[in-house]
Amino acid sequence: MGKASGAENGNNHAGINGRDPRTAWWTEARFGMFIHWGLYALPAQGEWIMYAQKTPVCEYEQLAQQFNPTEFDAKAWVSLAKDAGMRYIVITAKHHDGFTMYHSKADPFNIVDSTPFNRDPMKELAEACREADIVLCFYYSHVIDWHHPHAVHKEHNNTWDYKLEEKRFTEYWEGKAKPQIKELLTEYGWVGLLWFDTAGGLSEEDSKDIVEHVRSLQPDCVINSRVSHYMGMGDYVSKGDNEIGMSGEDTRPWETPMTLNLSWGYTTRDQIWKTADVLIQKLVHVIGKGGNLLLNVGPTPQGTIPERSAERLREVGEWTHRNAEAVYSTEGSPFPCELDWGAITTKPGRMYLHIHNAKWPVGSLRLCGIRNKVWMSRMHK
Ligand code: FHN
Repeated sequence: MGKASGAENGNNHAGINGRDPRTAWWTEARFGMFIHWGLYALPAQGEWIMYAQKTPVCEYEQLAQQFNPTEFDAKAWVSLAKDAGMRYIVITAKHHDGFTMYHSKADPFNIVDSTPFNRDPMKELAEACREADIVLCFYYSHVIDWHHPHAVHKEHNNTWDYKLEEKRFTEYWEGKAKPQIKELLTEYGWVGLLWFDTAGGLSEEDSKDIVEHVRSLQPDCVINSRVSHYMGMGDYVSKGDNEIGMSGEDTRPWETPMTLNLSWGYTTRDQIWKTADVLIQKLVHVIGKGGNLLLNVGPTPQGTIPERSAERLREVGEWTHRNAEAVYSTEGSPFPCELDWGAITTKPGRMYLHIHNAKWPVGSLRLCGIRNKVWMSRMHK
């Protein structure tokens, strides 16, 4: 890949009221839906199954002939996101297995050309999001691609290894990733955010080229920090999986990607699931520290969101809708310290106390202080 021509490296530029105009919608949204959906839903053991079982590419490809999610209903997925109080959706356009979940001209290994489904779910989701005023965003695995013939991995000692070799990466970048990012940013309307994932071994120059490529297509598209290996680029920081930042830790906006159980992709394995109370506390702690929560669902091979996931999200939604004023367009606590009783969110002239382990029974009280309106929100039933 050529040397970036002085392209901005994606860091924020000062915006209105000090908030970056590019990420303003995202910061105010506070809560999004992550969707990990692909061929890996069929074996139902999570999205790393091809790696875990060292499945040969020619064998993994066979899954495409079985993938026919006829129960997929984009409007139902978007409606669930709204019920939960989620304001943006980040869906896997291509995960590490290299299978593309939209009609890509750059690689026939995609849901339209290689499966009996023959529909483009990303088109349907884009339409449903527009109708419901939910922001559509795409996840894209921009380095790891276990399917691409010149993929940036090689198998030795019987393990997959992501030794980046510039020639091989350039072939992959020019032949697949770069044209696919262009397809995503020119064929699905406004894309709020490109969520890049695992840039291990990628050079800073390559990362800058990727940022420049996105900016050239949709300048307002938000980019997360995983576009680069050193996390210094992008418009906000993607924390580690299920990691919640510490108060006052970040000067840049940040987001926690979180699972409902222990898997991103659909799994039938028996796993521990976070309860609605725990999820609400996680949400409150994240926004109380000024972050966003991106909460994941892993749809089934039939194209439905597992009922257990839907139940959790609807329970969380009862709380977010009841406490919307204290959730959306808020800032985190003004106090850079951990609060053992809960969290604080703020708006100009207002402070919201979210108390979840008070020593006294807590109701939904609105206490008007001398200058600030203080509101204690009951965490859950
Ligand atoms: O390897 C991926 C994983 O499958 C999943 O997509 C998560 C989501 O944050 N990201 C990577 C691991 O951090």
